[in-house]
Amino acid sequence: MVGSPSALDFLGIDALLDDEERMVRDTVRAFVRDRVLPNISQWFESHTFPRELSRELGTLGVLGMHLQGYGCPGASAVSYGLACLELEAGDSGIRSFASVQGSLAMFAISRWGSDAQKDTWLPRMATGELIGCFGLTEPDFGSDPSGMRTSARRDGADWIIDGTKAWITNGGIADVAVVWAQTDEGIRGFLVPSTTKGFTAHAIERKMSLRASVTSELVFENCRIPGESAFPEVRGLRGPLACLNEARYGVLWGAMGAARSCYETALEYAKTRRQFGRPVAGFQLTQQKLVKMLLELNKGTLLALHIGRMKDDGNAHPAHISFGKLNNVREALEIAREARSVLGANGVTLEYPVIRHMNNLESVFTYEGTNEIHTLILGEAITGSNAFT
Ligand code: TGC
Ligand code: FAD
Repeated sequence: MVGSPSALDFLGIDALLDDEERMVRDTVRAFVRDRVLPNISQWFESHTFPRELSRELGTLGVLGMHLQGYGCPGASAVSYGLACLELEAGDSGIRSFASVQGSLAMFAISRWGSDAQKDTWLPRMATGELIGCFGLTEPDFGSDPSGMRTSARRDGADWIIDGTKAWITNGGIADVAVVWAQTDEGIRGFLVPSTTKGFTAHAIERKMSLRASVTSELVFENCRIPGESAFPEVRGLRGPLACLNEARYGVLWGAMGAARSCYETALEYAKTRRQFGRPVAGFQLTQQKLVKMLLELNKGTLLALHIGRMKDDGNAHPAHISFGKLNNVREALEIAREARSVLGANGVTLEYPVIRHMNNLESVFTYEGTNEIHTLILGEAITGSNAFT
C-alpha cells in the first residue's frame, strides 16, 4: 500500500530532482530561512533592500549562477530555477535582485559583450561586489520597447547617450547600467558606469509592491561614454529580448516559491484557527480554497520543472517560457489571494507573509512581459497571426 501523500510535497516532486539539485535547493532554502525571513517584513515596511545582501547572495553562488566562466558556476537551468523558487519563497524582491543581476545585466554582458567587457564586469558581479541593472523600459514605452526614445550618437570615438529609463530594478544601487538605445544602426546595448557624468538615478517611492527592492528612474543627459562601451555585434530588439527569456525563466519558478509560502501559511493557519467551535480547516469552503491552492501549486511547480528540463536539453523555445510565466504568475497571484482570505483579518498584516507576497506578485504579473503580452505571444505561436497591433 502506498503511503498517504504529504501536504507539503503532494506529488512527490522532490523525487524528480537529483542530488545536486536538492543540494542547491536546500542551501538556498537555509539562507532564506536564516537571513531573509527574520528580516523581510522590516525591509518591506521600510522600503529597503540592504546592499550588503548583494555580497551574501554572491557568496551563496546565485548571481549569474547559470552562466559559464568569469567566476560563474555554470549551474543547470533546473538548479537555477530551484534557487529562484527558494529566494522568492522569501520575497519576490530578493529574487528580483538576483534575476536582474544574473539573468539581465550579467547575461547581457555574457551573451553580447566583448571579452574586455566580460573581464571588467562579470567576475565582480558574480561575487556581488558590483551591482548591475538593465534599462529597457521607458516612461512611454513598456510593453512596446521598440519605440524607445533613448538615443546614442557617435561623437568622435565616444558615444553620447540622452534619454530616460523608468522602473529599473537595482537602478539606484547599481555600479553599471546595461542601457538599450536607438542609434543610426538600430537599437544597441551600452554599458554605462554609474559614476559617468550626466547619469543620475532617482528612486521610485511609495510603491505598495516589491518594497524590499530598489526601483528607479535613470536619466541620461549628454552622457559621454567611450566607444568600447557598446556591445559590439548585436543590433535590434533581439538583443534585450534574448535577455528577457532568461529572466522570465527565473520568474516562472520564483512565482511558485511565493505561492508555496502562501499555501503553507494558509494551511497551518486553517488547522489552528478555531471558529464555531472547530478549526476553520474543517469547513468545506476552506478545504475547497486549500485544495485549489494545492492543485495549482503542484501543477505550476511541475510545469517549471518540465520547462527547466527542456531548457537544459536545449529545447525550450521563448514561447515555452511565456507559457510558464503567464500560467505560474497568474496562478501564484490567485493562490496568494485565496490564502489571504483564509487568514481573515490577520491576512492583511505583515505578521504573516501572505499580503506581502500578494502585493509583490502584482509587480511580477506586470514586469517581464504582462499577462496580456504573454497571452499574445502564445496566441501568435499557435495561430501564426500577430495580434499586438
Ligand atoms: P518582434 O518583431 O517580435 O521581434 C524583434 C526581434 O527580436 C526577436 N525576438 C526574440 N529574441 C529572443 N527572445 C525572444 N523572446 C524574442 N522575441 C522576439 C525576433 O526574432 C526579432 O529578431 P530579428 O533578428 O528578426 O530582428 O518584436 P516586437 O516589437 O513585435 O515585440 C514583441 C513583444 C511585444 C513580444 C516584445 O516587445 C515584448 O516582449 N514586450 C514586453 C516587454 C518586456 O517584457 N519588458 C521587460 C523589461 S525588463 C523587466 O521587466 C525586468 S523586471 C525585474 C525582474 O526580472 O525581476
Ligand atoms: P503598458 O505597456 O503601458 O501596459 C498597460 C496595460 O496595457 C497592461 O495591462 C498591458 O498588458 C496592456 N497592453 C499593452 N499592450 C497591449 C496589447 N498589444 N494588447 C493588449 N493589452 C496590451 N523594466 C526594465 O526595463 N528593467 C527593470 O529592471 C524593470 N523592473 C521593474 C520593476 C518593477 C517593480 C516594475 C513594476 C516594473 C519593472 N520594469 C522594468 C518595467 C516593466 O517591464 C513594465 O512595467 C512592463 O513591461 C509593462 O509596461 P508598462 O508598465 O509601461 O505597461
